[in-house]
Amino acid sequence: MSESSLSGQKRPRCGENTVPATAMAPPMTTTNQGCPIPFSDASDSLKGEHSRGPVLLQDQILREKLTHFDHERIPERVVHARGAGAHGYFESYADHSDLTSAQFLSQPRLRTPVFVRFSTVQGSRGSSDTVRDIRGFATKFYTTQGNWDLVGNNAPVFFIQDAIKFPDFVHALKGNPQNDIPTGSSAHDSFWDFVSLSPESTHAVFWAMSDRGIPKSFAHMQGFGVHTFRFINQAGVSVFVKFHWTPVQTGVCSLLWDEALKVAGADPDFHRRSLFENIEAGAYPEFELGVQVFNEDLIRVPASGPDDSVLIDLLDPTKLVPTELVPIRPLGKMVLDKNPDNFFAETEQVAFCTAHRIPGIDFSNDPLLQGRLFSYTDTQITRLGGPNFHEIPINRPKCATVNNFQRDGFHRQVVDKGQANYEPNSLGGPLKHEAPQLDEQMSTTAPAVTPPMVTPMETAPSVLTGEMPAFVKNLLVRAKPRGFQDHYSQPRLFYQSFSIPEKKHLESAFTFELSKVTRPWIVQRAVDKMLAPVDLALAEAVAAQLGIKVTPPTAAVPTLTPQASLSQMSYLPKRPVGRKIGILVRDGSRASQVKDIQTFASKNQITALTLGPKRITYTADDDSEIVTDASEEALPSFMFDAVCIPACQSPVQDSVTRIFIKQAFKHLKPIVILQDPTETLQALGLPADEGILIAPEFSAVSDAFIKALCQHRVWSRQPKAEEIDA
Ligand code: HDD
Repeated sequence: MSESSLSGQKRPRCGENTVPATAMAPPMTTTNQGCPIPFSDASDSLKGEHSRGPVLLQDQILREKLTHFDHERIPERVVHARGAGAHGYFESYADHSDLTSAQFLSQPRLRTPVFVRFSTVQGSRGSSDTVRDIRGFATKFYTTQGNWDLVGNNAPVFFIQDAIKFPDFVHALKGNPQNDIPTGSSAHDSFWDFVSLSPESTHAVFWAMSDRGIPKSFAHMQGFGVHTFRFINQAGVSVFVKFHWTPVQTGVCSLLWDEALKVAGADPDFHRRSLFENIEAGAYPEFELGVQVFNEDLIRVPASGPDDSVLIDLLDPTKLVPTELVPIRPLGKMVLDKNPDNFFAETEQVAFCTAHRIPGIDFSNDPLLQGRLFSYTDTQITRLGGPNFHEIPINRPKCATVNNFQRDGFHRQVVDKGQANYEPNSLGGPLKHEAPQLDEQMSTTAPAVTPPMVTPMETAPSVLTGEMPAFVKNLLVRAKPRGFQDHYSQPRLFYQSFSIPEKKHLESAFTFELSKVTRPWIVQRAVDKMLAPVDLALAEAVAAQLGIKVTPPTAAVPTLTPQASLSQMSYLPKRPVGRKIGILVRDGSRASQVKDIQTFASKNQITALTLGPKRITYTADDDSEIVTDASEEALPSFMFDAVCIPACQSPVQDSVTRIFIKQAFKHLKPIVILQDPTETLQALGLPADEGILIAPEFSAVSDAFIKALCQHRVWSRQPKAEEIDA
């Protein structure tokens, strides 16, 4: 039955309302078979003996509704279960055909639609956003040559070197099998047991314990393809590449640990909300995509430093190549400008796979990548209920055609036509290329056919590492290349490239996480085997706070030249776009200043919310009304990047306001005070500093305020901030 045949008019489907409900006839609900359900039948099940009798099994409306509801959930991802997604586009900066034949990189300003899903790794689907963890950064490019998935993380290195260890790593990382605790944290025995027994994990653990493990938002993270991949150009020339995403405008910024803990309680959806709200507000997250390019004969890159015999093996996913040694070549930028319409249909059902590649992009022999090529499709078969997940709208290629003889299976959507479901065939083609004599013979008798489009997909020849003597080259082995054995020079390089606050944060993170581990031998091993070889002073500082002694390492570890590109301080924001400021108001607040701050905010794509001790309307100095967006208790200062306090004749008295300001100070946030600061600062016991901007009018500090926001924090305040109780 067609929709129009029921009433003579096309009815809107449920949920398709495009005009306010009051202005249109309410949509009629139907069963899944399209049969209309009168309103009277929608909220009462069918009963015998008037309204007091038993419910009848024959009520097909009730049964269909409950059955569908009972099956609404699908298995969550075994890792990266919690995530948030966005649509957008990728725009190439130039013609990059010297590097790759991928068409989406072949012209300046060529746009390709994308869908991105950001995620945490450890926690379940309902866990909190701001836990300490690596973040996933997976991008689906809907190119004209098919879908390409770049499935990366916000760290350039991984915890293991071989996919065969992945189930062990994930078992150790996830909750205790007895009670599923924790759901969203790495502070537990089995994680530290595994990593302290696996020296190859050291580098990635340092990234997770650094500020990168608690990003401020998804828009403030770098992304990395981690593995070495290949680009191949039209001439068949292949080079190794490493992919980098950089948030050039917003910078790479993190929460402070105390903030992250508080945010997790106040708003577990902090990152998800920020992504959604910024896109709704037009403050679109932007990331630049670039590649480090390596000639294929350069399978190991010399690291720079006093010991330049250290070589970085490009097939080892626990190593990075500093961008000072091999700079990034920018390829284009991605803009995320549209929220999903439906979380389940898009963000939950999107299926990424490292094996989804297009012509011009190829894999390397990295053993971790090779295992991933299998694992992702395999996992979707369980998660999305069969092999046809590529037909779900969010996964469907947007290029002209998907054309092959794969058929049937659970949830097949396409109605394949014709008798030919095999190749070669002469009922529509293609005829088999390997049998030209047969092709010729058939072509005289069979009808002329247009063979289906075949996209050439070149595969770069495999490069052997050359490490093994020729006579063993063909042996099958279960072994790691020798170059994979250096596990400490790179975490040492990472740590030594940090600013002082970053070093301090890392030390506190290790101390916090290890203090939650209950088995003393695991704590001891983590300090001796992970921290001490990387930096003895760091190990001793952590050990002192855990009440243990360090056993100094016996083997020497090479020291490399520190690289600024590894410190977040090299990626400060260029613009304050997407930042959030709280304007603290109460009765008597100066209305003109509130307005000035709001105008400034909207000009700079900053969200400004008015907050009061209570969520009520206050009366301003000119008797106008100031409507508050929230109370200072509901949205505490750790939900904001900065605070502005317009002038007011009455002093700051409410304890909730005092805590708000003190926490903003403690968390190194800029504070604008538009009157004599005595009452605010002295009354709260806060010292003045370069991050406290005082002026009679907002215009006098607006430039300094932008600069302060682009520093992300008032770093010079850190020692004083530690003394503040809040
Ligand atoms: Fe993985 C999901 C990133 C190693 C097996 N992985 C998944 C996601 C990201 C990554 C971002 C979430 C995708 C989404 O949003 O749907 N994974 C990585 C990176 C790795 C890595 C950067 C190392 C460089 N992964 C890795 C290995 C294996 C897997 C070695 C198995 C051999 N990963 C999976 C998986 C998941 C997954 C089990 C879970 C859900 C899914 O694939 O779709 O197949």
